[in-house]
Amino acid sequence: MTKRILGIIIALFLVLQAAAFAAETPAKPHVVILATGGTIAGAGVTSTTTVGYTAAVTPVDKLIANVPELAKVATISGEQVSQIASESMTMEIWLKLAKRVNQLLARDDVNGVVITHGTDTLEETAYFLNLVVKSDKPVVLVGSMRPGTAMSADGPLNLYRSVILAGAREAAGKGVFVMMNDTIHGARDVTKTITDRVDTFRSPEVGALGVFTGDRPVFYRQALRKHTVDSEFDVTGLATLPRVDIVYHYAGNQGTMIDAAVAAGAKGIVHAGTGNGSIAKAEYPAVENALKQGIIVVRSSRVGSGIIARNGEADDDKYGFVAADSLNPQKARILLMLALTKTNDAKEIQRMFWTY
Ligand code: DAS
Repeated sequence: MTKRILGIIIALFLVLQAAAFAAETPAKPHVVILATGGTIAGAGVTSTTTVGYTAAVTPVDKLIANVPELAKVATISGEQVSQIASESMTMEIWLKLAKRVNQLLARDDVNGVVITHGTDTLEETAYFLNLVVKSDKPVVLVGSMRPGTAMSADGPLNLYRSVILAGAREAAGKGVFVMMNDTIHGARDVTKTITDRVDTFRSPEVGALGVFTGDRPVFYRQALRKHTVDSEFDVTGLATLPRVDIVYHYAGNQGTMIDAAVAAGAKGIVHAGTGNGSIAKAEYPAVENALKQGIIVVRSSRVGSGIIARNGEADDDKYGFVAADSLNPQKARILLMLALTKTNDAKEIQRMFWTY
């Protein structure tokens, strides 16, 4: 009899110990990896091929299998949303991606999303999602500057850290991130600054939000401009986005590309001006023709950082221009596209450029 009771006591003790252990060790977060292509999914002929490789060839299940350490930090599932070099990113893929992210993050069993992406337009997709994701769960965009076949490839560690970040409680509510080269950037301010080096992503105006030390994300600042759940933009019912073109200014420019954008049916034009968003006298006939047709003109700058001051280098009040604040041309275009889904009023759009 005593043996039976002893056995029951030992069994009970082991069950309680296992339950206590399970309670102590937090369950691993469930992170979904949405793959779109890029160098992070690229392959070269030799281990020293860091230019002249083929982007967007490795499928998402292989990206995951190539980093077995992912399974230590999260429960992973993967989906292939597209397989492109990101210079070919389209508005259709953006809308598909945004809707899928919102669907996934609405599920209780999904803690965060990582999006693998080419570096060329990574900052654009990140900013677009920063304005349309309807969740405060982490969304992390990640790429690489070297293909997976290269010596010292940067993709695997970038992916590993992105998964940790997407599953980290302290990453919630901070907007969409870009995680590259040990650094955590906010979607609004990050940009690609160097054509061919792993330290290419910078947030020139305000700096990164944080860094990785080992397996740990460390935050030092937080984005103040509105994003995600505080954004007024919603892609749910959208099948397309209004056409907005960017025109680049340079010495001798006569406004030819403004005329071309108007002829192509642009609803908005972002002018990548010189200096503080300057527009040349010779451009004004084309600009005034665009304004007359109800096209919204946003003054940004080709300079790459700094604020475009309203009524600084142009009479914004007189012409009805919108000043881009500190958004570079490619990001100003994204905000203008979304703004045009809500209004065509320049004053209201200016408010949006001072909000996001
Ligand atoms: N062509 C580039 C792209 O897909 C490769 C990269 O990811 O850097 O954006």
